[in-house]
Amino acid sequence: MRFDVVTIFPDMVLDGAMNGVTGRAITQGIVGLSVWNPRDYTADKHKTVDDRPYGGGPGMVMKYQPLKDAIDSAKHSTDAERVKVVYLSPQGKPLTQKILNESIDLDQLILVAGRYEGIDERFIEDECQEEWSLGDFVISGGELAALVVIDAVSRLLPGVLGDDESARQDSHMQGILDFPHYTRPEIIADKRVPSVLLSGNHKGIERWRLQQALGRTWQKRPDLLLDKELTTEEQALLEEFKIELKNK
Ligand code: 9WO
Repeated sequence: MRFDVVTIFPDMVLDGAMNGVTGRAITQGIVGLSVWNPRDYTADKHKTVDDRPYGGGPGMVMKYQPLKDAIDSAKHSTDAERVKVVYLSPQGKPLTQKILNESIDLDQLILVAGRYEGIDERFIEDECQEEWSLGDFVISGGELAALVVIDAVSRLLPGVLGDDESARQDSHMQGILDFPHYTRPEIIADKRVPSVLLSGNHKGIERWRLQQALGRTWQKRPDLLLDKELTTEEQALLEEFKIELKNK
């Protein structure tokens, strides 16, 4: 899988990606990353990538042609078959784990990071298959969003995470929140680690963790449970969680 990021801040993307899980995936060759700077595809002396908005108003808009030439270079640099171009913006479809899971079959994911007030709408219409949003907030440009996508997709690729991390990822992110975690010391400010975790009873621990995950999802993100089918066992665990909460 390779990522190509179209950005006027290529170092921001490279510096961000070259750490941790994504950095290792790139070094191992499981993931490819290239950056394409629209500024390198300008013909004028000042390397102009932006211009004033038609209709007036503050700020600047990214010009079509440098973006188009940058993206064409990214496309022509590989023989990738399954290619998708995504513009990262608050106008996009809210990004979910499901969308990310479906992206791992791509050969090339081209991420367009905008700056200024945005990019010429005709570029989005003609060159971008999808528009993704991380959430209802504005940041200064799409680069940080591109890094989020690169991280989230990379960790799904075979060989990127170690066996332990992969197993955890498999057993979780199935539409519910994580269970709580504890490490030493056993007591902090009079708060003890839940005794089941010290019991050595692996079945009991697994059951408790699933119950906590379900209970916390019900407490913090009840919307996630609306589109999830719970097994009879899960329903029972959640009911027990609610009863124990009442009795506290
Ligand atoms: C600026 C702005 C100012 C007032 C009201 C609305 C506004 N929207 C923007 C805007 O989208 N500015 C951009 C900066 C232009 C395109 C790239 N930028 C961006 C991407 N900001 N935030 C994102 C983003 C991307 C993915 N998920 C969340 C936010």
